[in-house]
Amino acid sequence: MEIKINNTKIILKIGDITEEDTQAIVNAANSTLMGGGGVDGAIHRKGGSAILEECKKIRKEKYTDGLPTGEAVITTGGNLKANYVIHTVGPICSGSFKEREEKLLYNAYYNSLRLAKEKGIKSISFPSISTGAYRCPVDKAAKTAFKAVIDFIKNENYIEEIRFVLFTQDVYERYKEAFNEI
Ligand code: AR6
Repeated sequence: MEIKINNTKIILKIGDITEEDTQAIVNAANSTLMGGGGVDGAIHRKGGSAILEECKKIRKEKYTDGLPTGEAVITTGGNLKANYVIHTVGPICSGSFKEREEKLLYNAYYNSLRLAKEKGIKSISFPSISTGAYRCPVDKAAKTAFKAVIDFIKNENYIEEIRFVLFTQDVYERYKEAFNEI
């Protein structure tokens, strides 16, 4: 599914984000930036050690206590097709999604896009941040993701293509529903 807002194409698709050929892909990381399971594990496995090396440097130089939830940093894409990985940390919901979680998730999307623009990136792929291990409800998370993306497009007319790369049919369908409700 695909729509255009201003000059930005938004694409929803089913797939493995590590295969995407956008200039950047976004990692749903944790604040240690040292890797993990889910999409984080897949990105580090396929991207290789150059990504972790840069993450270690970021931890040492800028975020000695870890990357705060809702913030984003950028590294090489290593062996991936994407040139860059933007690492962000979504909220831990454990099933509950209130104002706090919504704001933090919004920030994770918005700050990733802001960083992409700063680096001259015009195409970017997102996974469904916080809806796996961090257990945010998919329907609410999807609405928040779209809200952040649409606000960004309205505020900053820069990025040409934003893909949501959803791992399963079920998550894809729920993103589609949320999108139609906007
Ligand atoms: N491509 C696209 N989406 C994927 C892929 C993939 N290769 N693999 C999984 N997903 P999660 P979170 C989907 O748990 O909830 C990690 O351990 C998955 O099906 O990866 O933000 C980190 O280190 C789900 O829909 O991220 C953190 O500790 C979505 O990606 C923690 O998990 C997000 O699931 C972050 O949890």
